[in-house]
Amino acid sequence: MKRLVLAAAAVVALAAAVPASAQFQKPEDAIKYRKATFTVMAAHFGRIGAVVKGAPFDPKAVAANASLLATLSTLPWSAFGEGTTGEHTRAKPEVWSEADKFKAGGQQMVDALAKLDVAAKSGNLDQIKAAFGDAAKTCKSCHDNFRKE
Ligand code: ASC
Repeated sequence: MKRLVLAAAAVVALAAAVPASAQFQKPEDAIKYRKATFTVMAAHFGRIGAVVKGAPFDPKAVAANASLLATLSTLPWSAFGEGTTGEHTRAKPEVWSEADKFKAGGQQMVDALAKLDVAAKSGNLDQIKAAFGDAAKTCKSCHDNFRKE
């Protein structure tokens, strides 16, 4: 048992020691990965957005979309390693030169989508609308500051 615990601790320590960029073979792979996560997020966010704008409200579908968003929103950040720039990304150099601000912005989106998930589970459309609006602001703020048009 003690050995198992030590082995587990070693794995955790190793995971912490490996830089995020090492998860990807080359910068293009990281760019593709993070773009894919944003693309899938936009699809699920858009489905809730349609309901917010007046499409029929199916609470279960909204909750399923929000649950996915809460998970998906945690994924792209490890794919913004140093050097993952170039012609295939719209990420501005500020992603790296203002890394703390970028990370904080990303965390705001993660937090806002966690709140949207809670609101969606409540099934209360007014709460969902409010949480959706707050989350959309966090998307926009990072796009304005860190994404080329
Ligand atoms: C979306 C989407 C975004 C955000 C952003 C919010 O549905 O694809 O990137 O909302 O437009 O301002």
